[in-house]
Amino acid sequence: MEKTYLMIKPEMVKAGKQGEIIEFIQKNGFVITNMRQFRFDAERAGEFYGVHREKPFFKDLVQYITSGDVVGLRLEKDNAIKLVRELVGTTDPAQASPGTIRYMYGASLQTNAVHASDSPESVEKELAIVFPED
Ligand code: 3AN
Repeated sequence: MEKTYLMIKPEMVKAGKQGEIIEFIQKNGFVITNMRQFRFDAERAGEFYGVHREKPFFKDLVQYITSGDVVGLRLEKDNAIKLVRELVGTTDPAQASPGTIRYMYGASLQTNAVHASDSPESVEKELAIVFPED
């Protein structure tokens, strides 16, 4: 089994959609091995999105991701990193395929419902930030 990290973003938690998204993930065969609702402070958010530090949207991204609670999930499944990104869909919800989370719930490049780790390195980094006790 491979592990990965999925995160439900603030606008989805505010709208009370976290339950639906969690159920969808489970129906697609992912096992939840840890889960936590929390709010990022700016420093942790900057660390989490460190690869985007030089991007023009970085400041906005940190502001947005700290604007409310998120739900972080550690997931396990064979080939989990690739499969969860397929289930999530493209960064821009307008380009996302029907049946993906961003097609169903995404509204914009920024408010795109969920985050999913994109490599084994980011899985390790992101899980260590969100679940430091593990
Ligand atoms: P993904 O979440 O699909 O892996 P990344 O890693 O390229 O996409 O981007 C991380 C996050 O930064 C996105 N989920 C989105 O919220 C935000 N983002 C990416 N590109 C843009 C953009 N052009 N304008 C605003 N926000 C963006």
